Amino acid sequence: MSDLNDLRINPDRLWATIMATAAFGGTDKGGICRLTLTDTDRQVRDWFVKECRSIGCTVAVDEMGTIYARRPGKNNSLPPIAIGSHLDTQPTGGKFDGIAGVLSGLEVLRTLNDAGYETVAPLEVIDWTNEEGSRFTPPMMASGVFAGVYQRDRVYAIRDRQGNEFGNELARIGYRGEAKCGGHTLAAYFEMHIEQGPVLETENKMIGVVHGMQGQSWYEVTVTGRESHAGSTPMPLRKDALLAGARMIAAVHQVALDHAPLAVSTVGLLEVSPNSRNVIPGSVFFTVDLRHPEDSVLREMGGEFERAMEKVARDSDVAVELENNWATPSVKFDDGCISNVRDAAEDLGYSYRDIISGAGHDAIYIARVAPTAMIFIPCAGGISHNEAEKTEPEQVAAGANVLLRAVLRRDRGMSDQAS
Ligand code: HGY
Ligand code: MN
Ligand code: MN
Repeated sequence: MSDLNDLRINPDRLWATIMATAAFGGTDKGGICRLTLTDTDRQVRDWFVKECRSIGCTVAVDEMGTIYARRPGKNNSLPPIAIGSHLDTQPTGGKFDGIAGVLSGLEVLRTLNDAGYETVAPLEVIDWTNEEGSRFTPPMMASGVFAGVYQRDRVYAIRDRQGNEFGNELARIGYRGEAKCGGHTLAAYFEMHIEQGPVLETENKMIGVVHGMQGQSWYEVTVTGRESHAGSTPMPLRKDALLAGARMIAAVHQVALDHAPLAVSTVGLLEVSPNSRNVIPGSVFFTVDLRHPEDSVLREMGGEFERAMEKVARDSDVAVELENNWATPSVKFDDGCISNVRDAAEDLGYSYRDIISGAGHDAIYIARVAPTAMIFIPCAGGISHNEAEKTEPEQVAAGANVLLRAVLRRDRGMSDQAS
């Protein structure tokens, strides 16, 4: 049996797998549109289940559609060491967000099989349902149910903007499984992911040792004015919901600028009604995404945002309704798992730096129920949630090697437990 120190993943096989699976929902611009619980999500899931079974894994699907591919170890009474991420994408997603993490997990299993390496604990590679929260909100939905943050039946009733219910869509694609979501413990959880920001590339570092994640707070805003004729309504008599909405969106941006340099704010979704070129908009719906590494500042930002919305509504003589539909505090990962990642990067001679994640990941919630850490690799220009998202084969390989080594370091620690 190979020694842990000799093991390296097969970079060509991993890269080829990432490129091949990008066909499921692939777009003309080289990205992926694979919204959760759509037919393209089903296609990649079917592929993943078949591939994991073909390398000897047992595959379970839970009631949230999350897929667990398990490779047995010497002592299968131990809880598994898990490797996970997501295969669902944004509407104009890239080839690597989430996908690099799940497929690197598959590559870790393939590598251990090739080497005939038997771990002490079983391993599980996990594809979490609906990490993105784009079609069905909130995000990190399945990992949130797994961690007891969300309640399954309430999640089943959540509708997308077209009125489809989550639970029905899950059943429609054939992934409303039997296993209880959160019904089994994980010995540890590691997630490899592109940074989705510019730090590693700017500092020319190969690996990010991720210590935790910033807090996030999402709002839904409905502005109600009065529809009326674009030609015959004098300006002073208008209750223009879109004009008020535009002022509100500028105020959202200002909230982040007032807490520079760490705060960020985004309005990503905007709907105008009736959306007709010669009707003064009567109502507008938009979403707000506020984030900051410090929870107290994030709360302050939320207060400033709410007051700004109310003020614009008063000044514009429109009504505004705010719903803080989702929030999660900042998260600190497990010191032991962080050391596993850092030691792995050291062992392998990769340049690295400690980093906090600006993006949300399933690890946010899994950190509540299992020792957790993440591994980042650079992406070109820090661009992500964009069809041009790009990372290099050697960067993906480095992340997967650190993932492999961190998991084996964790596993070696467990052998003491098992004996
Ligand atoms: O929104 C996020 O940070 C993640 O990409 N879902
Ligand atoms: Mn992601
Ligand atoms: Mn994402």
